[in-house]
Amino acid sequence: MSYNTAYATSAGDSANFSGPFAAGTHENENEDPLFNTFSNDRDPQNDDLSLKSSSPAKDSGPPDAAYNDVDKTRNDRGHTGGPHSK
Ligand SMILES: [Ca+2]
Ligand SMILES: [Ca+2]
Repeated sequence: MSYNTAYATSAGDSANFSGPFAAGTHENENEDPLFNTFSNDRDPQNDDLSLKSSSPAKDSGPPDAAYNDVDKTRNDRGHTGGPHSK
């Protein structure tokens, strides 16, 4: 498990990345991904989970060009990154 971001999970920021896959190893990080709009109100309809331009998840996924985003930049972490993202 690598190139993941955890932030403010119900188990705590670092609880889901432990042992050999702890934050700081395997490119796993605990940091705010800086979504454009997110409210923790159990309503996904009022959220926009695309990444702000200043997001640390931008261009920080696997560096192999095979995983590049559709805009040909390095893979963004999360659902908006990768060659098959929309
Ligand atoms: Ca919400
Ligand atoms: Ca990118």
